[in-house]
Amino acid sequence: MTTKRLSETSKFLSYILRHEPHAIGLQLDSEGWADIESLIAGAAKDGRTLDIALIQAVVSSSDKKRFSISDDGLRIRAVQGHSTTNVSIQHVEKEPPGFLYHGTATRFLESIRQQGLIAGSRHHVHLSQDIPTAIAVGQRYGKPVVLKIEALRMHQQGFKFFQAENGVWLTTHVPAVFIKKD
Ligand code: HQG
Repeated sequence: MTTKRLSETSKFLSYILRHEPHAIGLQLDSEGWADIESLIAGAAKDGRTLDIALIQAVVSSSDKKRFSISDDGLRIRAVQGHSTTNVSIQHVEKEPPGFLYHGTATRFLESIRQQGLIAGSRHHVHLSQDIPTAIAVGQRYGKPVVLKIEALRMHQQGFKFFQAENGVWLTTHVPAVFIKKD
């Protein structure tokens, strides 16, 4: 299995399992789970050949552990990053560390200063525990910049934080006052 095939399939699965399951007629339950057989059948109608071995290889090779397969091996889901409104995963609520990081592009800074961090089309604002991950995330949109978030102070003031299965931290909104100015 080539790296290219794995990466293309990972992008396809992210698109279907986070954003547009209906593009291949797939149903996700409220926790984001899809039946693997239906996923394979739906993809086939779209001219895309998937099989269980390929799907398992994508899941186990994902650098960010983007997907998980149910214990019975029958279902798959993306563990975070959704925009589709059918899904509302009950992530585990957790007290965050003192600081978390958000990688963005410099061109968004003015707007972020005004509105704070907003989830946009996704369900949550995504935060990471380490700076290198935040830089990589920010780089996808332009010149990266890392924002340091006073996560624990937010939590102490009643903001909820969740941690997805893959370690990504999630919250609904980060008001600008909690973004540290270095
Ligand atoms: C920015 C990837 C203007 C925000 C990553 C970001 C992540 C604002 C963009 C996951 C803003 C949204 C999510 C405001 C936020 N004004 N821009 N008020 N507030 N933004 O892709 O966090 O590889 O929806 O800074 O690793 O970049 O796909 O979110 O630049 O975990 O698995 O609006 O996606 O994971 O972009 O990335 P996104 P994100 P995967």
